[in-house]
Amino acid sequence: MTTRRKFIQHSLLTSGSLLAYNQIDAGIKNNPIVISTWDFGKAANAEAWKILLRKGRALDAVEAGVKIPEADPTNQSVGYGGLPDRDGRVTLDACIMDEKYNCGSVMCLEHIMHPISVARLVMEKTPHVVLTGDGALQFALANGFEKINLLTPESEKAWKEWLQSSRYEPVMNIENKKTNDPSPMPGGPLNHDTIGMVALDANGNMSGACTTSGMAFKMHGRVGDSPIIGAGLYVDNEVGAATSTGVGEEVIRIVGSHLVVELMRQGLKPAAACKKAVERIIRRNPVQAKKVQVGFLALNNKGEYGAYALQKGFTFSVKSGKEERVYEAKSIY
Ligand code: SD4
Repeated sequence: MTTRRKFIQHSLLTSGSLLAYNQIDAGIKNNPIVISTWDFGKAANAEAWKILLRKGRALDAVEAGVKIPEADPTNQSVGYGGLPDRDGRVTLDACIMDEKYNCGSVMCLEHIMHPISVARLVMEKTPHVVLTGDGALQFALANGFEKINLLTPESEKAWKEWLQSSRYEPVMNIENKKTNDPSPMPGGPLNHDTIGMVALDANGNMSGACTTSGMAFKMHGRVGDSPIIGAGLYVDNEVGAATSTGVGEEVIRIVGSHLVVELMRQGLKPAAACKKAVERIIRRNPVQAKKVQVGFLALNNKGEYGAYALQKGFTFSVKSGKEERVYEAKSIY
């Protein structure tokens, strides 16, 4: 197949690998590629790439990839070490989807390091798509997952500091905050964000995974977009895949990832489809949209990718045979 790469806008922002991004057309059929949200997606992509490189399944790649931030205690919004809810409980949301519309999800799961693997088992071993709370935990334990304490001393400290104000104010682009930035949310500067990852494998199959501890200091039982198929993640092998990060309530209201995939089905390139989804959030409530961050990331089944966000600062990581880079998505504001 021909290799065509078109940089419409492409400027170096730092001496490192953060590039301003508009649209890249990679156009290489069946050349594997994996993309994921935020800078820390780079390490996750590297793990996924090991599987893609040996012509493994995209499904295995995305599961292995997102397990990296899930197990990282310094990442305070995914898995182990995630910031807790307002009651001090770390509750995890995750979902996974393969190339045949098979999907599995866990919501509000406690005590398990790798919710993504539990979501995969829900998909593969049960007649259901979603398990929640105690039921999800019971299922995980019955399948050999270890029960652990997910609340690290750092996250417990951040929660105790937060309790002094108890103000629920999601911080935008926490991944990009410098560690010495003053943050309105204790723990914020060290915080990261949800990881959403989508991949295309050497057989032309696509899969995706999305996993998070959700918004810090949320109400107990709150579920965001990340584990909701169609909202935080959607994969349609005939078209492409999309995932999201940011304030989940905004994404759920427009069923964001499914919307992005459907827009690609209508012929839009990934970045243009992501932009339209972001614009729909603004149309619903322009005042609210100015205050929150939402970013969409998409990959079509030709290997073309793109992203768009409400606010500046949404970065995403790409790994293929041709590149390993972190880009900053374009944004409305
Ligand atoms: C949620 N979308 O729970 C996730 C969390 C996230 O910025 O991405 N935070 O709403």
